[in-house]
Parts: sequence; structure tokens; C-alpha cells
Amino acid sequence: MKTALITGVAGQDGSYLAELLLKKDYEVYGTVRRSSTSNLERIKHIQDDIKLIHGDLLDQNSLIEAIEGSRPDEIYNLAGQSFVPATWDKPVLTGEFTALGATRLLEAIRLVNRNIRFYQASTSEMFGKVAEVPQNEQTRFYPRSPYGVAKLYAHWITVNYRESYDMYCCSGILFNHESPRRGLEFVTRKVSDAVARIKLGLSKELKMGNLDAKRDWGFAGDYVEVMWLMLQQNEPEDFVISTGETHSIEELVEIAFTHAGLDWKDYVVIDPKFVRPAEVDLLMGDSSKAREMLKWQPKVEFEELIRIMVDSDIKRYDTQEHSS
Ligand code: NAP
Ligand code: F7E
Repeated sequence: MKTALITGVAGQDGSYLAELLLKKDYEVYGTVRRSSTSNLERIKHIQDDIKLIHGDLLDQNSLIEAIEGSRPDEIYNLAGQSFVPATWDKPVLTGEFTALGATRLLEAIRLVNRNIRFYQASTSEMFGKVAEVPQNEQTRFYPRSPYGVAKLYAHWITVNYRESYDMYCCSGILFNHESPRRGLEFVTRKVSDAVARIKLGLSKELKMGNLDAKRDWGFAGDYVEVMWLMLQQNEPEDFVISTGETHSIEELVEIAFTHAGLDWKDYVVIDPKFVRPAEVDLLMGDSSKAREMLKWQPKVEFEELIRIMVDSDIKRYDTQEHSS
């Protein structure tokens, strides 16, 4: 039986990855930050099957203790503040969590057991102002937010530990991936939630930012499979993970409202508050390397994903209404 430690296990990806590893008969440990209230909604259905331990990316000792206490074969570093706009408000803290947090974790592995395999959650935000379309593992990086800059540091420190200490460290450069478990501020979930509220008469409008930006969106459940695959190879390498399709925010909005029988133009209002200081205009990934070497491909396509999210939010509000 293998053992895995997932940082950020209560996040969107952490919850899907924990489910996957349990199915594969792993012993699963997950770190959560200490807080006065519980934030375990996404993992409540598997809480009895995984072991939660305290671990904060800001605190070196907690990471060393988490590794010593769980003795993992694999570590998946998914923890972090992942909402991009918030990182302009807290650029220094973003560097601490994301850039130095990954370094603290790598140092903890180096000190405790260098044979542990390490996965770093890198991101398409590192491509930022893109140098080419589509983006692959060779594309030049040009991050456009404190989030992207901090992730780029974490990405290169992962490469550096691989090359300096001969450790098995990989980065998955994952493009946007969504699900009904996505946080409510992210654009797909913000839209699916608003469509549900409008459909059920709980809200009248949806305030949005830049509708022209384009993203390559996949399903989180498909993307966690590749995290695991990356740690099962003979040699550690980095991979771009994407669908290869790109769609605008306007297309997303249109699909979501139409699915609920609504015309988005009757409800969507542009609010400059949601426009970012610097935008990533166009993301489209080329994941040929992962498709060939890891035999991976996404299963859920974009329109289906949006419909699943809208249906899930409508059902959630319906259930709440009937139970109150
Ligand atoms: P998420 O839902 O925001 O989950 C992040 C988790 O990290 C949360 O459980 C959060 O816990 C925890 N966390 C935050 N700060 C922490 C700290 N200092 N110490 C320990 N835990 C901390 O994000 P996600 O969508 O699952 O993404 C997982 C990772 O992949 C993130 O690193 C993200 O940046 C990266 N990524 C995501 C995407 C995507 O499209 N989803 C794409 C590329 C890369 P709290 O509840 O305590 O805040
Ligand atoms: O924005 C535009 C916004 O916040 C997508 C994170 O998981 O994926 C995510 O980062 C786009 C942007 O995600 C609104 O300007 C328009 O162009 O859903 P998002 P993100 O910034 O792409 C990457 C890969 C990560 O690594 C991150 O952790 O949508 N947009 N109007 C809006 N976005 C939001 N949130 N809200 C709006 O009202």
C-alpha cells in the first residue's frame, strides 16, 4: 500500500485527488490549516477515510512534522491562495505561500527523505502574455499577476531541486479546470451559481468583468488523474495539461444562460470592479507530450462541463429551498 500526502486536500483539486488515490488503495493524508471554523465541505464524504493533519505552507516546522508523521511515498503540493485577483491585494503574502511555501516543502522533503516523489501545482498563468498559441512545455513564460509570478518561482525551484539533488520532482502546468466544487468567485462557478439564482428568482443580474478573455477549460476530475500519472514514471518531467480548445467568457456566459432557458443579455452587467490590472487575454494549451507519454486525455468537454455545473447549482438551491 502506498502513502500520499496532499497539501490543500480540502480544496477543489485536493478533494478529487483524495478520492482517486483512495480508489487506488492509497493511504491518504491531507494537510489543512488551523482555523477556528471547519472548512471541509468538499471532503466531508471521505473524511473518515483520510487522515487530516495540520500543515501550513507559511510554517516550516509544520511541514517537516507532517512528512515525519505521514511518511509518504508521494507528496502533492496543491495548497495555496488560488484566486488570481486577490494576489494583487496581497502580493507579499502570495510570495510567501506560493513561492516560498513550495520551497519550504521541498526543503522538508530534502531533510526528511529525498526519495519522496513530489508534484508541484504549476499553472498556465505562468504563460500570461503569451508568446505563442498554443502554449506547450517550451513556450516562454511571461506571468501577468503576483499569482503567476509566485507560481513561476515555485515552478523553477521544483526544477532546481530535481537537478540539484536528483530528487523526483515534477510540475504539472495545468490550464483552468473546473467542477461543481469550484470556489464561488471563479468565473465558471460565479456564472453557474448566478444562472441558478436567476432561474429560481433569487437574483436579477450578474456583474462581470472582461468578457473577451479566453481560457482553455477542462474538468478537475480529469486533471487530477494526470497528477498521479506524472509521479508513476521512470523519470520526473514537467507536462502541460489542457484540452486544446479555447473559449471566451462571453461564450461561457451564453452556454450557461441558454442551458437554463435564459438570454444572458437580459441579465449580465459589466462592472469595472471585476476587470484586472493586467489581463491574461488568451490561453490555449498543447498537451501532446502528456497525451503521448502518459496516455492521458480529458474526457469531459467544455459545454458538457458548464451544463453539469449549472445543473448542480440549480439542484443545490432547489434542495435548500425544499428543506427550509
Ligand atoms: P483551491 O480550491 O483554492 O484549494 C486550495 C487549498 O489550499 C485550500 O484548501 C486552502 O485552504 C489551502 N491553502 C491555502 N493557503 C494555505 C496555506 N498557507 N497552507 C496550507 N493550505 C493552504 O484551489 P484548487 O483549484 O484546488 O487548485 C489546487 C492548486 O492548483 C492550487 O495551488 C492552484 O493554485 C493550482 N492550480 C489550479 C488550477 C485550476 O484551474 N483549478 C490550475 C492550475 C493550478 P483554506 O480553505 O484554508 O484556504
Ligand atoms: O478568471 C475573466 C477574468 O478567476 C478567468 C485559477 O484557478 O485558473 C484560474 O485563474 C477569466 C479571467 O480564473 C469575471 O478576467 C471576467 O480572464 O475563473 P478565473 P483565472 O484567473 O484564469 C488558473 C489556471 C489558475 O492557476 C488559478 O489558480 O475570467 N472574468 N469576469 C472574470 N473572472 C472572475 N473571477 N470574475 C468575473 O466576474
